[in-house]
Amino acid sequence: QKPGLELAVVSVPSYACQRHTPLLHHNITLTDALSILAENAELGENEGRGVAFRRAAALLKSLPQEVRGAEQLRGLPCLGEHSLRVIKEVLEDGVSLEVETTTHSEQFKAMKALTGIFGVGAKTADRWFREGIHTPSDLQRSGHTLNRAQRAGLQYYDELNLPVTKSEAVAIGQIVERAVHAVLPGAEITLIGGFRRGKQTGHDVDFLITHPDEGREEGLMPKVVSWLEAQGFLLYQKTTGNSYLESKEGPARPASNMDRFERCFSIFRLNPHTHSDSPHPLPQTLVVVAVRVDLVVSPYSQFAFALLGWTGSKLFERELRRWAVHEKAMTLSSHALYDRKRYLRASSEEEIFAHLGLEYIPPCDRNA
Ligand code: 8DG
Ligand code: MN
Ligand code: MN
Repeated sequence: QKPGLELAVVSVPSYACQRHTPLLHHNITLTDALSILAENAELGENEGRGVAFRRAAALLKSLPQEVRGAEQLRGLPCLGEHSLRVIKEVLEDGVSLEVETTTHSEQFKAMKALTGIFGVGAKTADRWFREGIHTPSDLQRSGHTLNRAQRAGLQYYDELNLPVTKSEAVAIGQIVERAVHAVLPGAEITLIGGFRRGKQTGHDVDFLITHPDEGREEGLMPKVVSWLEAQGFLLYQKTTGNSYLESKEGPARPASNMDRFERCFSIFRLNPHTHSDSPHPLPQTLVVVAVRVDLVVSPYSQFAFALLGWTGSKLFERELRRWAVHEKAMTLSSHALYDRKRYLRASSEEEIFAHLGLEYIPPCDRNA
């Protein structure tokens, strides 16, 4: 048998939530190229195109070996015409012209730099770009009126664009635990997002908070935030209240993909002395370590759904919801799973996968 022919005969399922996608995989060069095009599409607010590139990249991440030639791709799902063309180019020439052009384009660089400011989305960045603002310094000089989030984003731009390390995440977890237990003993704190999937670095740290006695978690966030603020741990925070309406039949059906949990988007000030392998240089007393932190509070009965919904990756979540709707005629959100009108209970992620008729995929294999 010729080497590499195995891939074509392996049958690969087409939804990312049916596959194991580890963090470390065999096709980084190809997925990096496709990710650039996905990012560019997202920055250009072309969501459909972005998703197509993300799905193609996710497929490659799930393959058990390196793709060496285009003939190995025959029969694989998720590879659209455009993605295939890019993959072939990279396999043959080592690079893709389209990817190179994108990476070096003034617009892509500016959009990345501007959306890299906390509080700045693609729409705003594009408006500024067309006014000739290409960098955070340009923005600073422009005299534009910025909202509170954007002012914080600009102020801590450099710190927030350094990757958050695992040890920083652990240190923040300890602070969050102290805060939560000070205001509600018995509450449970779970690390979610990328760090739960086994990533060693992240753009932020995400936590899910709940309490075994349903109802005790209500109104928790403002108290946690006050405690953190009083201790000087917060450089910025925006808390959004629970906007959830529960009916007798279970949690209300989602109006959109956004959930309605009580949550807090924040910027923590981390004391560099509290963790050992900080990448930040001395003198530590002069360094503000600013870290983006997301806190979410869920009622105990919705915990499994919140955990599954906030562990990611974003594409994995999207694929779960797509699977639920198109293959099972169900509706999945971070609050609940509905089989038409019927609310399906679950107290673990395993149960949710079972309700959906899917093999259980552990967090470390949800890196789609
Ligand atoms: P990173 O921070 O290391 O870059 O990766 P990540 O942890 O996977 O990304 P994230 O942007 O922090 O998002 C973590 C998960 O939370 C991801 O699956 C998407 C999910 N998430 C939000 N916002 C919302 C939201 O409003 N509703 C729901 N249900 N999920 C959300 O980020
Ligand atoms: Mn995260
Ligand atoms: Mn987050």
